[in-house]
Amino acid sequence: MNIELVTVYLGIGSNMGDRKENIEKAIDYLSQKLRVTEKSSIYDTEPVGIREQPRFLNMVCQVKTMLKAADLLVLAKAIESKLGRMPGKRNSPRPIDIDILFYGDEIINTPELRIPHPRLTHRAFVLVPLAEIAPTLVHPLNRKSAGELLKELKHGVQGVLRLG
Ligand code: PH2
Ligand code: MG
Ligand code: MG
Repeated sequence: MNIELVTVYLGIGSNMGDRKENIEKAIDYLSQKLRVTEKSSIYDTEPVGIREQPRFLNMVCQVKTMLKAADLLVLAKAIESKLGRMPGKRNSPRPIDIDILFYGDEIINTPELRIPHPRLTHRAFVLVPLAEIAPTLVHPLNRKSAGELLKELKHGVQGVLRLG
């Protein structure tokens, strides 16, 4: 039998309702379908992009899965909708957002999915938790590690506060 587990990094965020509970439920749902192997701390973060919206909680987890990237996206969307996210409203407050940051070292560019996540290299709310659990993980396009990308952030890590 040929079992191929791919190591994947997911970015999870919430800025609606009970944010911590939403993140915990999302991880529970994920655990039912794949193996969650690492979890970062949870960070309270300033909204990036549209600034007039509630603050987020963000974290990153490492998972191992046999799911193809497209099927993992279907799973992520299904969990988002179970937790009450309305589709279509891009960039509005959401109970949960699950983004595929890296899928092994694959580069994917389809209308539905771009991997590595195109905005992760300049987002402190992704790089801080990512570098916490995988500082040496190398970005397959720019060949820089998560730790290096974090150090190179133009505006630093202000607005990203570790909880607890
Ligand atoms: N997600 C966005 C846009 N802005 N800002 C923070 N702090 N955290 C997020 O998860 C986030 C965001 C789009 O998905
Ligand atoms: Mg997102
Ligand atoms: Mg998303």
